[in-house]
Amino acid sequence: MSPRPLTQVVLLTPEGRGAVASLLVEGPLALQVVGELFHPASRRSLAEEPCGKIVFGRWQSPEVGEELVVCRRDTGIEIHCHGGRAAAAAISASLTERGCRTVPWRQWMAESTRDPIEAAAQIALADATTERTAAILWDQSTGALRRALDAIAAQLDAGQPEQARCGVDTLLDYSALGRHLVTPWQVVLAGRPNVGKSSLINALLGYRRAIVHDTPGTTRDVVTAATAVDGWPVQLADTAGLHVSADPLEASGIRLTQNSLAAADLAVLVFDAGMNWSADDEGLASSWPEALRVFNKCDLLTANTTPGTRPPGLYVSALRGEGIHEMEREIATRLVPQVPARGAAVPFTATQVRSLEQIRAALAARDPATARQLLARAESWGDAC
Ligand SMILES: Nc1nc2c(ncn2[C@@H]2O[C@H](COP(=O)(O)OP(=O)(O)O)[C@@H](O)[C@H]2O)c(=O)[nH]1
Ligand SMILES: [Mg+2]
Repeated sequence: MSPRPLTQVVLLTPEGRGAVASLLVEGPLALQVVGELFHPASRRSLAEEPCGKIVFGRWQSPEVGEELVVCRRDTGIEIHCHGGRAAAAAISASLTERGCRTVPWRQWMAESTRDPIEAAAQIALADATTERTAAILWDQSTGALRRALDAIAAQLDAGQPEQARCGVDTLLDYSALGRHLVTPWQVVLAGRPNVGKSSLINALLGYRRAIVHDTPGTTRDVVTAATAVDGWPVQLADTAGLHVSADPLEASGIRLTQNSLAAADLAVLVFDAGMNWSADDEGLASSWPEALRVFNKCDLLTANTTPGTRPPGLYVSALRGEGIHEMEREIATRLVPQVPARGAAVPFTATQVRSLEQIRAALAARDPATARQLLARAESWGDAC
């Protein structure tokens, strides 16, 4: 086995198209290796330039090489070249030829960040799709979860298992939220044909994703679209209308709907507010009692509509946009009933949640020693985010 090279190169910007790509070279030979390949326009050697100064030049060839800027930093040397794969890959290859190790950024982050939980949060942060989820991950990347775990450990060491248990419970209150910071919540809209499910999806999205038609049975497949509801990442799913159908294609669409509803984080049942409440509606509502009930087409409500024994729900009109904001707010509240305060600790990986559940079980069994041991293993909690 060859000895592990100590000087490494990491691509800091995402792979693919972009205006600028940035690489970091760090390690004992960084200045020497970059100095050999980089030709500053000023002709002054890179070693003479102060930290933080941006130096323009060419790579490999002083006449025809890739134009780029290089900057010495405390941590290493940054190279900023043209965006896209080709330029960064060529620079990386030339550095590897001179003995540098190429490290994927996730690995680099995990190896170079002091705390594995903070490293995992930094890595997850790159996959956050909304500002709201990014802010929560940012808090974990700057130590919120670590501090909370340290406080629980201190309580156990001080012989205060009840306080420690409270701390664990508080963290676990956010486990569902934490697991959705990079994976969207699944919200499935279902209901009988023609009640306006596709129209509602389009109203929530703000553009026409799903086909709207007055012919019942238009939507057969499950149509999904990514969006954010009140800052939370959500995958909305439009489904085939639920009713008894002799058409095998429609029937298999209905089976898909049932499966999607069962797997959803939130099921939304849509009913037609302009129609009288029927036995079919009642059957559907009682099959999914936890679902959010939405009565669409409230613009068609007339003095003649008899709501009958209709259960409570939200009244909206996809056509006119009425009640859509209220519907968004209700979806958000159902998904995240308790919003963490800024800076609060939130567990965000499956490993973290599982470990906290084990700690809670140990504390419930009046076994603080096991709880403390599990907590001491928090070094490995950063994996599998
Ligand atoms: N008056 C009224 N009509 C609506 C409303 N939402 C949908 N529709 C109409 O109802 C019909 C069925 O809509 P669609 O979204 O395809 O229903 P789906 O089968 O449940 O997906 C279409 O003609 C829509 O224009 C609404 O809020 N008010
Ligand atoms: Mg439809």
